[in-house]
Amino acid sequence: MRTLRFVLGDQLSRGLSALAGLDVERDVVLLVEVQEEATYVRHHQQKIALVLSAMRHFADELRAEGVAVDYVRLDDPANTGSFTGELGRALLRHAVDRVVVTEPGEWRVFERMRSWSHAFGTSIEIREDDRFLCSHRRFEAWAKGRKALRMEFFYREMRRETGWLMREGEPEGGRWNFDPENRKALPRDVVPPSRLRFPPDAITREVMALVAQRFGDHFGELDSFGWAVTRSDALEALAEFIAVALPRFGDYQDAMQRGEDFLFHALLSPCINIGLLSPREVCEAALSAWAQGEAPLPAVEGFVRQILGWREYVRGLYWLRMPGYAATNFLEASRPLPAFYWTGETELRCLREAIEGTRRNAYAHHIQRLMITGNFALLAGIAPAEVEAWYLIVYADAFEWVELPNTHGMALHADGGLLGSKPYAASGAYIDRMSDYCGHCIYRPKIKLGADACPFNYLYWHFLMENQRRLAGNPRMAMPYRTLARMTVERRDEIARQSREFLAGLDPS
Ligand code: FAD
Ligand code: DLZ
Ligand code: SF4
Repeated sequence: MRTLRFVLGDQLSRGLSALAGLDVERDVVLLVEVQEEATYVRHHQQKIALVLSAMRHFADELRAEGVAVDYVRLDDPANTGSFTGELGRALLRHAVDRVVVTEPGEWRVFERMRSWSHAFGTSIEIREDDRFLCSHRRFEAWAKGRKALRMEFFYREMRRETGWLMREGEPEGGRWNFDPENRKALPRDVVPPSRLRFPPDAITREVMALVAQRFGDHFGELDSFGWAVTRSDALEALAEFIAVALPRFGDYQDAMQRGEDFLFHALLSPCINIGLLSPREVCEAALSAWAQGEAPLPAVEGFVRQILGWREYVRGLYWLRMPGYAATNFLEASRPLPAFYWTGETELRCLREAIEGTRRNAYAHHIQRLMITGNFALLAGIAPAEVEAWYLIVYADAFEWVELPNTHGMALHADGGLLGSKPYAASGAYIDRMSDYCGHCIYRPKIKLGADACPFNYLYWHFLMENQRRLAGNPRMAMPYRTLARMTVERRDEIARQSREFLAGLDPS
């Protein structure tokens, strides 16, 4: 039997299910660069360069093994511009008995994939993506009958199942979660390490020229590209993270610092999400550093929780709840996205830092995404679909299965609490505690009202007032609502007035 094995741009793993059983003598592997994938949202230029360069390197590695690769380039004049069009053309080039694919990471593509068998009259085998640590079936079984789908309980089951950081059935160190230790601001005397970046090689440079020519008007800088684009670079990036950043990953996981784009974060999500590293090997590398005494338990537990817990959990939730998940809007937020999300031109220093870093690197770390750009969008009542499109565009690691639950559920509470038990809403005090941004801002985080007040302060109370009907019944919101109830009517009116004035002054994008 001759098989066409169609591999997508975020499936660049040699162990991919679509490549299992590959017959080097007879089969063909198809990879296609298509306009539609670069423009269904107008991705950051670095994200397009990352995917296309990694695809070209992956194709070369397969060819070096003797595999027949059919690679369609973006600038091929006959390129139809879509997965469906290119599969159709490939089927005319190759006489095959069947097509094998691995399920995609996005619902949008899955719907197309399901139509291919009928459209082409060919047998299309859609295989499960087994690069994850929890299968769809396993997640569904966990979720069945539960009212609340809390990550923490899912994570504990995954710890038990993998046996990671477990001792005789109990969590290592006597606790499941070392988060309370993982919330420090960066002290003055701790200097974050300079991080490994990968200068573009000839293939990447060629792709960058193509991206500049075709997508030069998309968001973000291209010249600062430094992502790993091969499996061997990705392994180097993993080793560097384990050696220089993991030991203090836990301590400073929530810290933010001007001029420090990466701190002690892994910078591995782009590699993992496109398949250059597996989540299992990344966790195992961290576990082995702990076993050898090279990283403390709170750091390793915190890191493993992000991958074994959060990453698997959001993926499970996405496929459990799509397509309806994206359509909910619990807080009925409807304001357009402010223009400064694209330009970074705002007086709010924290937002400027996060957005400028995002333009530079196609990256911001988790707390910037959640507590700066996410928190502002939540407090300002920005329409979820607009915020989600922004997150899908601006980050090199953004694929809908992981971007959507994080934005829609975690940052915006648009799912009404399916993912998080309460909104991650915070005033300027939190940002001031966790960063050095406020000392360099025209606003004052300790001032609550008036021209010098930090906008996050009045917007926080305004958000609570606006959403009282929807949130006051949430036991986890009882404390802020008690504080709100103690405010005088005049103060509440003034908060509402100043918030309305501030929000009216935002330029829509
Ligand atoms: P670290 O902070 O060092 O974490 C280590 C690894 O854990 C990451 O590489 C990633 O694989 C995993 N991880 C950590 N947190 C999460 C999480 N909440 N969900 C899933 N995996 C997680 N992550 C994406 O990969 N793609 C996205 O499009 C994306 N969008 C986000 C949008 C919002 C609003 C928020 C709040 C978070 C989003 N995240 C997303 C999660 C997280 O912010 C990134 O995974 C992380 O910042 C990637 O950087 P890092 O590799 O340095 O991660
Ligand atoms: C993100 C992306 C881009 C920009 N370009 C391509 C491409 O040309 N060819 C390809 O196979 N994949 C690309 N991707 C990744 C896809 O968007 C991704 O595989 C689907 O969204 C499924 O997750
Ligand atoms: Fe951001 Fe407010 Fe701090 Fe300025 S004062 S950096 S707006 S939190």
